[in-house]
Amino acid sequence: MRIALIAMSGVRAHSPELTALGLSLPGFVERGKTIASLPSLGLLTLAALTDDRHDVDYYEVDDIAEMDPLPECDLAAFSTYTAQVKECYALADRFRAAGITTVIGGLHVTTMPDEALEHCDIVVVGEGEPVWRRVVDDVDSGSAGEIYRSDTTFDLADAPIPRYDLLDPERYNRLTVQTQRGCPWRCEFCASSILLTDRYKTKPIEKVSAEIEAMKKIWADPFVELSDDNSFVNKHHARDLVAAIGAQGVKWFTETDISIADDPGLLAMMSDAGCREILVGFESPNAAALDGIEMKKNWKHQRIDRLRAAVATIQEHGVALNACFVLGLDGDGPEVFDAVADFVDETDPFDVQITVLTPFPGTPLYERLLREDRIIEPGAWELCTLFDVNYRPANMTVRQLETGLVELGRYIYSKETTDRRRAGFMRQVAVGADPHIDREVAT
Ligand code: B12
Repeated sequence: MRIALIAMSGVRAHSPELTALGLSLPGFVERGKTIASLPSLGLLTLAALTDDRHDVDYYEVDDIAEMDPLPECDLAAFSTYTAQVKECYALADRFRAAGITTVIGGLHVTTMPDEALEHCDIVVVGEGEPVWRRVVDDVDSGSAGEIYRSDTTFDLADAPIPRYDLLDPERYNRLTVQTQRGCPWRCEFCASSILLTDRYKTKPIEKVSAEIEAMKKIWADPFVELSDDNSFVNKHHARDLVAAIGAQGVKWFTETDISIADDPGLLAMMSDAGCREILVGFESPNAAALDGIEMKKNWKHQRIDRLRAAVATIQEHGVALNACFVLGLDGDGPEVFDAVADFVDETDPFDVQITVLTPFPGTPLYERLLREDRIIEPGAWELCTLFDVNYRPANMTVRQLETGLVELGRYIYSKETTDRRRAGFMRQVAVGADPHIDREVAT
């Protein structure tokens, strides 16, 4: 068979104000360009599991109108997140109309398989690795079912090395490697790999090294983004992981939580091992807003007093911080916009990410807001961009949240504020340790 692997790609925001703002602010545009070009690691992984007797082609689609004519294939396999799922459905409809078998997988359809089946022949629920070969064999033999569910016992030791060789390295400024899946914490709004598996699992470190080696075959000096939700949950494992990545001599970025600031030894290792930046969810500078967000132990609320000091500790080790704030949390009113601006001005994180609270399907937040009749347009998945508001906030109006996001963005991403923050970062690096002063920061 000929299999077309199709990744819905690019980034989305519907709010015209935000789009206009994004086009004019250097900090925003710079960050957008960095992340907008990442390949689908899920599909590259499935490609690696596909038997050699099948031909595999990899496509990234930002604008579905451009996929005309449709590529010749017997099976079209789509990967999408929520924001682009409707575009994915429209494209799958066209393949189906052309008589081509279609399968969709990924976070969104995992939570909404019946909706997806209105537009495709097969839906994969959960992790793709355990079921992909069966899907392909069944399609090949004409005996495919409609829903394939993976069970959560899948071990990342059995994950194949993703087919980076299918990519044109010129197209990307980073490539991704996943070192773990799931997260032991449970934040109400999290719509990440926790939706695929309720088990927190790590990939054997030698496998991570082998994947970076494979990446280096297509790109000698890659910038690696770990597509983990929280890389350093287990600090013992983290040390081995960081040492292994360091041995590869690459520059890298990852996402983790604030507990990294409790471990200066690990931060020093990360800096020496080429870690250029980490992304950490601060969510809000306000205790009332953090209360209850992490649903197991109220972990984020417990750490409110340590947030400011954490920024300095991280950056003094020469690791740049992208501090992320979620606007519109139930415990925050309109004062949150100034509070975030003040926090940022006082602490100087190298990068800042501001997004609005987003009820992704499959999350406890979505269920709660639906129950409370606070979702403005249920099913408007195209608004799940992290920038568009589709719920009624508890302590401000929708309009306040929308304008607050734009105004705060205008302030935070202006050249003046960005330059000032980055100068602050360089001062923190200098305070940390002399050898780090001239460290080049790639973002
Ligand atoms: C890399 C990345 C991107 C890349 C995506 C590249 C791509 N086409 O996949 C880029 C930069 C383009 C991107 C864009 C966006 N992203 Co993004 N991104 C990530 C990131 C950092 C890593 C994802 C990853 O690589 N996971 C590892 C792979 C292996 O997992 P996977 O894709 O889920 O695939 C597995 C299964 O789902 C399944 N599977 C997936 N596809 C298929 C297909 C088939 C046929 C089968 C059988 C199985 C299968 O099998 C795979 C292996 O088990 C995550 C955050 C994180 N830390 O995870 C956010 C994340 C996925 N992004 C998110 C968001 C919101 C966006 C944007 C809406 C942002 C915006 N405003 O534009 C867009 C939407 C793009 C879209 N297609 O809808 C959310 C998605 C939440 C959701 N449930 O939808 C996440 C979780 C971040 C968050 N804050 O919550 N993103």
